[in-house]
Amino acid sequence: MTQLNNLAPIPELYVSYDSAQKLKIEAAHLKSFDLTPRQICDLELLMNGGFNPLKGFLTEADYNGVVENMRLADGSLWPMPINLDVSEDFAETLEIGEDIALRDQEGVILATMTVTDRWEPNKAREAEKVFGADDIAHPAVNYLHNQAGKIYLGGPIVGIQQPIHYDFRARRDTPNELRAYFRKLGWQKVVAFQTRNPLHRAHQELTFRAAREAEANLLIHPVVGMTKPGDVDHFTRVRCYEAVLDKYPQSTTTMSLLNLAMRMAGPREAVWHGLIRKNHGCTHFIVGRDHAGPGKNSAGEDFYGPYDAQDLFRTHEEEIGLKMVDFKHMVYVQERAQYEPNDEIADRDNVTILNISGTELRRRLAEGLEIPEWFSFPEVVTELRKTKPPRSKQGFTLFFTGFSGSGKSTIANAVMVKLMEMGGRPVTLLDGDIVRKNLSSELGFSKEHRDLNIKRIGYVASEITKNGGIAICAPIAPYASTRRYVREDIESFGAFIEVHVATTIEECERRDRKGLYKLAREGKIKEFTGISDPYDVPENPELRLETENTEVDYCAQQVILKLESMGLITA
Ligand code: PPS
Repeated sequence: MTQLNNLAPIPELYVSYDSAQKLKIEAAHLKSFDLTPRQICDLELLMNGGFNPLKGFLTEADYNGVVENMRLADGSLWPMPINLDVSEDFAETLEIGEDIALRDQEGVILATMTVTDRWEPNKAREAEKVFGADDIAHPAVNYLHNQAGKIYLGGPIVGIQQPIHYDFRARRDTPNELRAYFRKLGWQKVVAFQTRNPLHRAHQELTFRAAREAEANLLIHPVVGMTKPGDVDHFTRVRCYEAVLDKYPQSTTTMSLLNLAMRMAGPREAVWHGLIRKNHGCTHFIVGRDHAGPGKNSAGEDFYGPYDAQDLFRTHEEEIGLKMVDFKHMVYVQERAQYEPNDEIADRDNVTILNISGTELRRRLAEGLEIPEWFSFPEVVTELRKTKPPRSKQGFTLFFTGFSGSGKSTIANAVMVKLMEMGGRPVTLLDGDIVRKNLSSELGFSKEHRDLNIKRIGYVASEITKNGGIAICAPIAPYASTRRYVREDIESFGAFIEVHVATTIEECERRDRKGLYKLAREGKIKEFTGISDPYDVPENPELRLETENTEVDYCAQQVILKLESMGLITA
């Protein structure tokens, strides 16, 4: 294998500027397809040569070869299906041989594609072969079955323009831009480090060691396209990487952002990552333990063995054209105040070995506990704390549900006042009546309208939660499925606390504070919850409040105690 790199430009799929201007006008008359965020990532790397030798979205023959044995129809190594998945309805409108315009989510035409192939893939087979199991606990399998279109289109691409990125522009490079940069600096050997996580001291040590051992320069090449759901957002990560970059000896290391949509496909993903880095002008690639691992399957076991990715990469190393550098598990040796590879510590019985796992780090961040300097750089910790404040400073949603007249609004108001008295976070009350006046004034009480109403409340609450506020919602929200939908939406940003105000329908009717139950009994109000419309009693709310013979203040206090026990407020 060549050790020194050939940094000549690689083929791109873009046409010249003048042709692009012409093509853009012509393409406006073609049938249009609006790309999904993942397809935009794929298209960018197709067009700029990051996915060289692909010339477009895979044809059926290429797809079958890739799924079955990681090879395109011409025999070249390619481990990952790159497909234009579309709906059946869209696919039916097309003729084979027709050109279509590929647009970003704002409607900008990025490329045209000649549709040479259209087929319905066997997704279960794709899941088994590419991801190792047809199990939706795997994020890419879940995507395949629940998000990707039913039909795949294949054919060559003509690139018109790059997808537009407004963030970190100076840090984004095409393969040819990186090749030119390495050429200019005389970097003939470059070790690439792929990452989707913030870097801490151990990563800095291992990447620098890898480069030193290979006598090469270092490229920190983080993925900023789509990573594993739940990862630290790329804005925060890039600020962390910038801080770590200063810790390397000057002019040994650079960083560039890669707009890749990861699939978390472990071994196949490692080979794919290698090919992509080869295209970006690198000679070496660091492959870690459980590289691009998706976590546990639905039986609670790892999808891949810890060294499967290294094994598969090694088998294809020659063909990939990159040398693999094994990741060394670095640990901190307290007595020597330095990081050392775990398996090279001869005197391990006489020294103190320190390590903080990812789970422990997340716990410490969540609870605002100390993160020692031996573990991470203070600048990185500061960035992470900004994005992941302790639970007592994060936003959350308190979601009261119960019959009309159950006391939801009264208790919600009391809780709001108590929270405002404590201060620290903005509190917004989304009471049923307030929302129906302001957000949902055109809606009635059919199932469809109630669902829409609750989803609107959920959306506003999720925005409030995301931005660190407290949303208190108090609608009837009679349907369990809609409450679950809202919970899932909100839980990606913060806690969701469902409070069932469990006043019985008999008691609500006896109180009849608004006189509505009487009208409902007389049939003058239709679809009245509890009388002529259903209410799904919450099965596992975080809190259930019995209001009969109980003071409002006591109910509100129970909510406050619950929030305290969850660490969401501090006494
Ligand atoms: S829902 O089901 O969650 O969308 O309902 P919500 O937005 O909370 O609105 C409930 C308030 O509207 C009044 N109202 C009715 N409630 C239930 N069923 C029917 N048909 C109905 N018609 C009007 C009622 O005053 C509710 O107020 P609250 O505050 O719950 O007592």
